[in-house]
Amino acid sequence: MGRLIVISNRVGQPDDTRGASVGGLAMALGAALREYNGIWFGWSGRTVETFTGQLSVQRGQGATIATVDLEEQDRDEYYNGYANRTLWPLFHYRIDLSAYERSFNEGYARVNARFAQTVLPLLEPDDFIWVHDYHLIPLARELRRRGVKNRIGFFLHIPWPARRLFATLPLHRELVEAVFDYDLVGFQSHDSLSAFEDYVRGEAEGEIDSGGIDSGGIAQAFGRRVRLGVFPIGLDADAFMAAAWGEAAAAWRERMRVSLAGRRMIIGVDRLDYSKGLEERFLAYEEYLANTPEALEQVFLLQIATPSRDEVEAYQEIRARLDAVTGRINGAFATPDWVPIRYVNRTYRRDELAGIYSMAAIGLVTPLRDGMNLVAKEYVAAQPPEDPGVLILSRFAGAAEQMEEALIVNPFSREEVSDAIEAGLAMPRDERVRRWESLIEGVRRHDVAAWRDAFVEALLAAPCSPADRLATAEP
Ligand code: GDG
Repeated sequence: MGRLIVISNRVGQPDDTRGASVGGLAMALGAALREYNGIWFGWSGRTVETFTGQLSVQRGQGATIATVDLEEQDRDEYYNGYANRTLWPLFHYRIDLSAYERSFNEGYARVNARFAQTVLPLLEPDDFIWVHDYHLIPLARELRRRGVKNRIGFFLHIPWPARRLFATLPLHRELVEAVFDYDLVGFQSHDSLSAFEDYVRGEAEGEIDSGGIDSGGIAQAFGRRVRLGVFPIGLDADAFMAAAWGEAAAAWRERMRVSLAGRRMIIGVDRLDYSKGLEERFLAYEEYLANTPEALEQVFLLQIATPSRDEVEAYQEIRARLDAVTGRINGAFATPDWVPIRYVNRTYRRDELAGIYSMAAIGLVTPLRDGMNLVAKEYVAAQPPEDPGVLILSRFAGAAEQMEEALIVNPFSREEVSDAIEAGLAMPRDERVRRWESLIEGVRRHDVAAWRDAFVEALLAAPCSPADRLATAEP
């Protein structure tokens, strides 16, 4: 079998198994690259005055990491622009925040072409290529233009939006047409897959051959075919469970036990992003406090919110709003020896986080939209089997399709979330254990290795050259 070439906007540190880095992608791909003899290519995160296409290659134990520097204009138009100000909000159903600017689109096209040009000399004929996420949707098209015939798969970590929303993107057809240069396209959830299929049928005059398999079928449009599938991402579950019972976790458990002083903890852990529904969560929790006087001084919410993308204005705004809402709620409810919300804007190591999760009676995971949401799975993986906490999960996270034994809520409804907090805190131990056993079974079965193997297997079975793809497009 050829080598696996992973291409994503940023590369992770696959040798760092404890992973102090933030973001599900880095954690998931580290495990994938250790398994295969992989090369991971992406942007170094650095900018230079003039793009040179110079590769910087680092050979580690598990994988080779290759990076390239971009220009400042690339960072502004491609990364902070098209990726994070156009596609991210749109794909998370926030068209009110989406910026549609031609310069962003030009920057996106330019950087995808630069990525293709730079990675080209690394490729060998047997390699198979796995491209990740919304930053690089047109990468296969750029590689095909340069004669690359290898199998290329694409995995979207974030949701695919509903057809009518997606159609608000100028050049939406071009973006979808570029998807048809892949051999395989993977989504996190059936919800995303069906939104994409709906677009293909409704806007691209295409057809879907469902094939009757769980992992999707074949889409036909623009005179071409692409295989589609659902590949829900998971955790390195065994490693995370082990981390939850290691030394650093134990130290945090003890620290939290003292600081809990008999109170019950609700926990949220998120990148500080408007898609995560933090403001709505705080307001729902406020509603719970207002309606449940007996909870005052007995419960608190620990929200770890790691600052993210702070060069983008919408992120500065959500941060300021959260500061204000937290201050208001704490001001209204706090007593000299109790604050209702402990709001923390910093990063912890994964094993420390695991220890903190394990002490929480409730994991409150209420994104307004999320491709998957790994925090929901981490919370479950860190629970003590004999006395597990309760997961409250948004129905709009991809994870909700798999985690039916969580308390599933509509994150836009304060009352519903407030009721779920009340129900979670009152849930008897045998019901908590029953739900948790079912949840942990899913977390372990659908782990990151299963995700990787399912995607790679499907990619290796998919058509492998533009010629094949054109040939198979004929009726
Ligand atoms: C995208 C999609 C999809 C958070 N604070 C700290 C910390 N984290 C870690 C969490 C978790 C990860 O960051 C966040 O992953 P999510 O899945 O919740 O969300 P995104 O970052 O938005 O990721 C998402 C994911 O890609 C994978 O496909 O699930 O839907 O949006 O692992 O634990 N990690 C550490 N310290 C922190 O303070 N070490």
